[in-house]
Amino acid sequence: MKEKKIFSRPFKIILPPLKTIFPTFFIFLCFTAFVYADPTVHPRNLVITSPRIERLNLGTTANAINIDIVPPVGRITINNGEDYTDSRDVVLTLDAVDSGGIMGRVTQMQFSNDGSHWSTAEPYVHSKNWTLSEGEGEKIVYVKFKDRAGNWSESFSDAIILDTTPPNQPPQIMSLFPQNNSKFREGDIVSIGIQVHDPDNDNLEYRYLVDGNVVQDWISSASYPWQTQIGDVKLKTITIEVRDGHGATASVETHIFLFRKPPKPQSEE
Ligand SMILES: [Ca+2]
Ligand SMILES: [Ca+2]
Repeated sequence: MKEKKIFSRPFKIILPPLKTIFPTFFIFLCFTAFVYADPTVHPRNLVITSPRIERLNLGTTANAINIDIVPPVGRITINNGEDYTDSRDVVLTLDAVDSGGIMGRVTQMQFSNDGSHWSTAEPYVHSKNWTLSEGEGEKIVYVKFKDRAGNWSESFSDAIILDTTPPNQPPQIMSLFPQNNSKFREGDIVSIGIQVHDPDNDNLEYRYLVDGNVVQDWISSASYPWQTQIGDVKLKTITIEVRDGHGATASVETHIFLFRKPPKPQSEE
């Protein structure tokens, strides 16, 4: 097999004398390079370029030195925007963007419960567990973001109302007496009462009504001796109302029959 030659003739690279390389390079730099601010990219970006670079179609950004003095902007949301929370432990959602640099990027963040005392800066993430300040009421959480160039943003904030007091529960009626459709005689004293459970252990008050008329206004006793009247013989509707002092009420009804008393037996003569 015939051997193929790469070069048919001797190939030689002749370098210029060393003493002429540096002056040539220096003249090239002086001739082509100059610095100007390019207002079309960003008023705060300083771009260094040259006509020779642009003739070579390398673009300006690939050869630019970018100085970023624009801080990030962002947003903070507490507990996905809920108005209330019953716990000091909340979840913050962070969302920030940076501009002003060729490759602007949010790098760090820090937090505050009062807008003046800030937590240690930490890497920027989109979600963070946070503890609200002590005490009930409106709570504000502040955040600041930093970009890669070191610019800290202004503070951004969100608010939530901390309410650790559990909501009031209404009284729950467990039982009552007399039982429905019980029978009494005219003139009897009928003992009316209920058993109630209040989940908050509130002090309860009771009111007693017969056929819609109050026979005993609010008292702390869970029972009431109702004096029936002679001649008032019919079906009676008894209502017992209960309240817990925090706006919660409950009521229950029962029905009784009032009959005439049997006539006194005739005395034997
Ligand atoms: Ca920036
Ligand atoms: Ca209650």
